[in-house]
Amino acid sequence: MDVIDLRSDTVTVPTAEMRQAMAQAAVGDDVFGEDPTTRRLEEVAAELMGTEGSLFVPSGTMGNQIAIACHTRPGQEVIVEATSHIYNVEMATMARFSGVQPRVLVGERGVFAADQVAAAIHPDLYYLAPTGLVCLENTHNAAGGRIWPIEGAREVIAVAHARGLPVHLDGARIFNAAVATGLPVRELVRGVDSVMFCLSKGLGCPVGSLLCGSGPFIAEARRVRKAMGGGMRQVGILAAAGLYALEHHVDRLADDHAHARLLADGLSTIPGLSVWPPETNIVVFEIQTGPTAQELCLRLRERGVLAAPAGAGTHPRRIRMVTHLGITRDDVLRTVDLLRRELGTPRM
Ligand code: TLP
Repeated sequence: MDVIDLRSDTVTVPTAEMRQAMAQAAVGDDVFGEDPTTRRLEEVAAELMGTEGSLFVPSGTMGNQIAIACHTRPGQEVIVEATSHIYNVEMATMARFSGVQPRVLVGERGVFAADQVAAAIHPDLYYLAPTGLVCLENTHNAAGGRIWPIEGAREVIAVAHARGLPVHLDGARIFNAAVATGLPVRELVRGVDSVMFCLSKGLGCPVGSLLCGSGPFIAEARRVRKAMGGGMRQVGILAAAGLYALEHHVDRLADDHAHARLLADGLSTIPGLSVWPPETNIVVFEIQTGPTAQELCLRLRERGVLAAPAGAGTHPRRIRMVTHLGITRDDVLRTVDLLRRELGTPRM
């Protein structure tokens, strides 16, 4: 039986065509700046984001943390949203690598408002940590792949800039936001001082993220990447996968979004489940009574469907399912059917 893996869009494996592109990549030593395929990928990414430059990094986490290290100095605060990836799932690396602490804002389903940011920025008083950076996340993972409303984001950016603060965007899934809204990515990221996006999620690459920003920012980011052990050598093999994905795997994200809607619609017909309406490729639902997320995920696993508990201790009945290029319409229908049977409701 084929396993239906809905734990994350990170589980995709490269297609035959992507492997072909990787096998044929021209390579050189990228730490010497001599890998032509990586250079090309960095040019293409910068062009797409409308920035002066970009840097290929091994992971989204490293991209975010390099950005924080470049924008701040030790002893500062970074404004983050309470359920953001940077704050919750990056192992306190802003404290570990950059010596900064988070200033946490509670958003409305992952999204905070400009006046919250204005109130959280510290005035210049000798006993307060200076604020160094504001971070946004689009799409917002823990909010169920929610798209950060563009007007709200622009207001936050304006407030930060008016107070002399840079803004970093965790755009791990920014292409999902672009496809769902029909807006070019460069519009969605306009005004931010740096943006990280991932190739290894919905875009289907095995490894890699890009950190994009101004020329001087990228020059510094290159130094910090090396310091973190992220300088890679003949990495054009991986960059080739990225170039392939940016050409062939962006528009198809619409299929993942359609599958997420189909999944959410199906799950909504099962009594006892409360389903968040998906905006992109992430479906979150809560089991109102019955098994915990952990228990239900184990039962689904025995029957060939992988899903992930998503409540991180605070919401033990919350489950996340993510659609991606390895998931078909039939997989979605089979998953809904299985859940209906597991939760003991007769077929409709
Ligand atoms: N997200 C992963 C897990 O870490 C939770 C996933 O399965 O969704 N920003 C956002 C918004 C992310 O969702 C992720 C990964 C990252 C950054 C970090 O990327 P990686 O895993 O490449 O370090």
